[in-house]
Amino acid sequence: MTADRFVSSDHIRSLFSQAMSHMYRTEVPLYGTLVELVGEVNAAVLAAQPALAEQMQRSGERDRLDVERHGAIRVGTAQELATLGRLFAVMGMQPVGYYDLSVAGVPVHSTAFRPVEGEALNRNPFRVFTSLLRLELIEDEALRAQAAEILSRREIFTPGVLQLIAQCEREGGLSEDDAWRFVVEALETFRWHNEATVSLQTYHALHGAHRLVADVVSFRGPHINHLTPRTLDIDAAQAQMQVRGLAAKAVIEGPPRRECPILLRQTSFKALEEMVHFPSDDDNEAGTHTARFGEIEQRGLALTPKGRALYDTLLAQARDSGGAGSTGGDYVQRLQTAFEDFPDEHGVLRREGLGYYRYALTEAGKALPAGERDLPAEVLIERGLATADPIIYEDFLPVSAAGIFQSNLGGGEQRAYAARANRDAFEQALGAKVSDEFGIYAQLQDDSLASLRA
Ligand code: OOG
Ligand code: NI
Repeated sequence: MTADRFVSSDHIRSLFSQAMSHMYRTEVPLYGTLVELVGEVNAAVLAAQPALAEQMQRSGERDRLDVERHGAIRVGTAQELATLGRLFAVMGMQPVGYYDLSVAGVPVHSTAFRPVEGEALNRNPFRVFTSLLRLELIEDEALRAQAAEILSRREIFTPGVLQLIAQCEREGGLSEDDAWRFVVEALETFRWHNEATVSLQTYHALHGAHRLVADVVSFRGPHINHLTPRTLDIDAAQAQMQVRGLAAKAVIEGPPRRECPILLRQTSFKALEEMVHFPSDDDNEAGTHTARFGEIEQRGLALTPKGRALYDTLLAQARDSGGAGSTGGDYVQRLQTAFEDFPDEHGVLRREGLGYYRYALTEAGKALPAGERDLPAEVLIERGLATADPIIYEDFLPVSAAGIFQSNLGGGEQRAYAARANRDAFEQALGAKVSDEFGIYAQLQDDSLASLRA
């Protein structure tokens, strides 16, 4: 078999993300409403801001916007996580970042599977926030053992997808036909099942340990729990959600509204309460489960470690100053005030080394003989010979993710785990290291700087 018989992993990821979007639209029709609403808001923003439209065209981001999604799933065992890692690798998605959510009272730790190269990101940046349940955080020993036993009996992958993953690893790729079969088979793992695998009584016991434990342990597979489109104006989209009767979260997670968007802002609507059948001795018992929700996000500039440290400090300031975390009534005001100390002009952000930028020569710059381009990038920009566009943040934020988890778990549930981050244990379960996000952004920036000289 020769390599040209294979389709690219980018192509498989695009097919999969489309298929997933189609499936979720059928499962959760409100997701379709969100996608429509975001599409309208984005069209209005691009029409009103030609400079932004032009910049997005230049960086290759314009085309990906309409298909851009992230999703999230939660798995129960090391084996499940490791196989997911192999499944995502078929689609060119690698584990980036480690997120410890136990500090926020959620008994999981997580990574994001996503493409890492510039071209692949522009083709389709589909990402999946993937959490592994930390069974060791269940206090009740008998319940912990029972949960582990239930998980050890399930198989969340179809035989077909396991065979295709192995084939792809062995041969170095998949043909178009096999790629389609792979997508159809892989989708099964992410499908919602309205039949639990445990009795209602067991469900309640698991739920008592933590809602999330029930969500992970009681079903045949790790149903996708949301799929998120990207908006260019989350405040407008949030207002539209309210107009259309979607009960959006009160507060947008992440940084405040700014001239130069940074990192990631997110909001969601509450999980649906869905009918579930629970097996019982006589027949089935009916109950409900809340797991699946809708979310939108706005993405902005990826920050350097220096920028990120400033972000973390200011966010903590805003959250602590009222003593009420992000729920106090004047939180939005506190957040705005705290972030007055974060520069809000791209020139300043760039020169102070707070964010990552993609440099490119303008037409005038390209006309210069190679030798004369050896000026510092800032001088090239000043003279109109080069541009610097923000590199978009492709990852997640632990404090925001905790807020999203919490609001969808019914809000009130607050508990603290004494556990500490355990990246080693996560990587051991995954069977691989997770990449460092900063290294990836720095590489994209360095490549663009090198291209100025080429
Ligand atoms: C994941 C929540 C985190 C985000 O966008 O930060 C998340 C989950 O609920 O499984 O999706
Ligand atoms: Ni999300």
